[in-house]
Amino acid sequence: MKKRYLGLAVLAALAMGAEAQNKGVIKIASQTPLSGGQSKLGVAISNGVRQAIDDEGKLITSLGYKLEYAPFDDQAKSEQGVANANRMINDNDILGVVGHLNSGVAIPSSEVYARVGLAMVSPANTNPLVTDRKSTVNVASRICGRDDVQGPAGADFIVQTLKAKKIYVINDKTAYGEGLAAAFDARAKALGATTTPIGIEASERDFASVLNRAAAEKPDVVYYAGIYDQGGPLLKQMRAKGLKQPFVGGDGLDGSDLQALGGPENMKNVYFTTTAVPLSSLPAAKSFAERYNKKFDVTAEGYAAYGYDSARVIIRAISSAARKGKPSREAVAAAVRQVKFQGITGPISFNNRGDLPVAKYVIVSAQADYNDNKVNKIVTVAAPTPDLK
Ligand code: ABU
Repeated sequence: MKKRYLGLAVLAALAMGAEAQNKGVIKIASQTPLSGGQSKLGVAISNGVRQAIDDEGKLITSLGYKLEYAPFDDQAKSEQGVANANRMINDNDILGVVGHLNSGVAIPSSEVYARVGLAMVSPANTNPLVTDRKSTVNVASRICGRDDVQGPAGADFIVQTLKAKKIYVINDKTAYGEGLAAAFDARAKALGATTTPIGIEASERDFASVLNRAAAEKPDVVYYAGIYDQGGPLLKQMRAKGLKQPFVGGDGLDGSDLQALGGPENMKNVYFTTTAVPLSSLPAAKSFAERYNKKFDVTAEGYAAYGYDSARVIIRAISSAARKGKPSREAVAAAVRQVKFQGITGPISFNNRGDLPVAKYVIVSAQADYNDNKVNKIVTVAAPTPDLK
């Protein structure tokens, strides 16, 4: 009799365990370029998400849910990002998105996420409009800085430290490039510099006409607001023409493909601003960097650690919203704004529009080997809060 009772108790316990593991599937998605010329950084962010799910997914699975990762390839193209976003909102198991790399993809994609209250946490999108829109203010958050601070920081460095008076300001005509160039330009002019604005198509790889003009007009500095897949070839062709002026850009240059495409031999007088603090200046990220390197057999570059912390934000938000049952997307998005923890990239919490209350901005001097890039200066700046658009 006693034996039979014990057997029933074991069966009941097993059934309860099975139920606990059977609350359904929860998916965390990401959207970054996993193919094409910007995939080095897109894959780095996705790897960061994978590592966060491995490290901290138990915060969700211990509540009885099966946790899955759904990486999407936006190809750094807005139309692909929007198409993926439409697929995502039709998968009710997707409760949060880490993304994107490109502001020009994040902005229209987040309009789609907002239709169903799906939270997006961006590791890398710096255009102010990522968080400054009324239509997406409840769903779009980020853990990086903003171009209305990054652009002026670059201008301060070029005018005050490099002592430039005449600056070529080239942008790639994307939301990121145009926005960063405009913010840079306004501050450079306010500091007394003269600027020549130049837009290039994002597909362009032959810069002869721009560089011929630069050879004739001899600017003191060439500033480039765009991504390394174009910035590298631009720098290489600039140096091949004998133009030795400093080449300076924004966080779009923060990737080892700048060296690969620009040529390690050309990394003299090359600088960029970034809101991704290099791992060498993030002691809390040491173990992450080592484990990432071992797991993926590459350096955790650019915004990789920010992909990791963005996923940790979503994991925590889902975990706190999922205690009484599978949460709604709106509940997860609301919980994102309550998240507060010490990330490997710094303290993480959000203001009421989804920005970090303060973010770090770094001036980096590029070296022949990406791993040797030198941090010149790090400043901490409060998030601007212009009126929502
Ligand atoms: N901020 C780095 C990547 C460029 C972007 O925001 O579009």
